[in-house]
Amino acid sequence: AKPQLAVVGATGAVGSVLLGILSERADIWGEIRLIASPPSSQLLPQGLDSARTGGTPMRRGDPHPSAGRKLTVRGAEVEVVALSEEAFEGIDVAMFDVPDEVSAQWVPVAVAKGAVVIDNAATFRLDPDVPLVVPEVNAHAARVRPRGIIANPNCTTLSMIVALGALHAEYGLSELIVSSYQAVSGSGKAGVDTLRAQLSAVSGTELGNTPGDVRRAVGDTLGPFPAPIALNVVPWAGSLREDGWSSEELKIRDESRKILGLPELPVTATCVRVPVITTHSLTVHARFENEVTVAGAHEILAAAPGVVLSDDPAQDEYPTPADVVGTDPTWVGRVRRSLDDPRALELFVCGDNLRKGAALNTAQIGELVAAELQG
Ligand code: 2RA
Repeated sequence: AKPQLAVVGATGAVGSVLLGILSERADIWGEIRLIASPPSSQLLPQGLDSARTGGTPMRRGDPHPSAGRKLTVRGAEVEVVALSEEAFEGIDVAMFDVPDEVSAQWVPVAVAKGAVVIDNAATFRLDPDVPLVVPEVNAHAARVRPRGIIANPNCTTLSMIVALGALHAEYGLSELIVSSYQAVSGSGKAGVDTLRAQLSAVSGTELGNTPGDVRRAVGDTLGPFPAPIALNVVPWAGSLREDGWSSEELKIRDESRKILGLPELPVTATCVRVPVITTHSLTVHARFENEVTVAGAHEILAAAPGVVLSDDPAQDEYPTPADVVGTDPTWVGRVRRSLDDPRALELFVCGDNLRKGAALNTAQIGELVAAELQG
């Protein structure tokens, strides 16, 4: 029999992309049960994880936001059921797209009911007994899951790691320095709504030459961002951690190390939010054990599953979010060997943060588990 799937948190920005992806890909599931995002009393205010909840702040005591709603999966309408222990009855695989604290509470419940859980929250990502899986890079890790949980990486790590995994397999990665250019949908629906509202506030306005004019035009409608995001770049994503690092920067470091199996890899990340709706970009300085060539890197990237090489600057060919959005692969361009280091490459990488960055990778891990369960 085909395995039974549950999707928890199906109505958020990532959840709705996931339902689309499950409808497009090979139909390997028996029932697909949709389980509501948790009741409002269990939600924190909107924040880093609001991509999973749709970003709508909910107050304690609000009625359950999604149970009873009907959503379309595989061309059929499916009613969303409330989150409860019973909702996991008969479920073989459960995909979770909920805030971290909800995942902490409900993932163990689903596991106790017998489901293998694929979790898109940060909660279990660094647990040594939970594999952190990117099928193109470390599919083998998905089979060893002592807690019955497989974690899905953060969208920023996922937007670059498939390309880096391919280069690492050939050249041996020894250091990574990256800067991100992150889309507002990483901050959920609230992020997208804020950018749209600010763009209309600034369009047609005589802004003059000073940055303060953007701030005046948008007023205090900053949404989930610490500064105006229209006509601006904001060197911040996530929450403040020790010594000035952001949680997002530490995630890139910790998660890249774990996925690549390089626990000591030096990784430096600077995360920046840009006025793009969907698709994260990164500039990457990757240093390797061995000397590299652009031709060699091109060959590796062109052959790597899940990677598209788009690198011909003479023809204005390189990836941009406008061209990458809505696609599945990791796109790589601007491949150069560092002028002062024959072991290092400079790259520009783009990935759709809602697809490969979240929903697609979850669906791909689900396919690995389903194949395994069916023996
Ligand atoms: C962001 N990576 O882009 C986050 C979402 N989890 O804000």
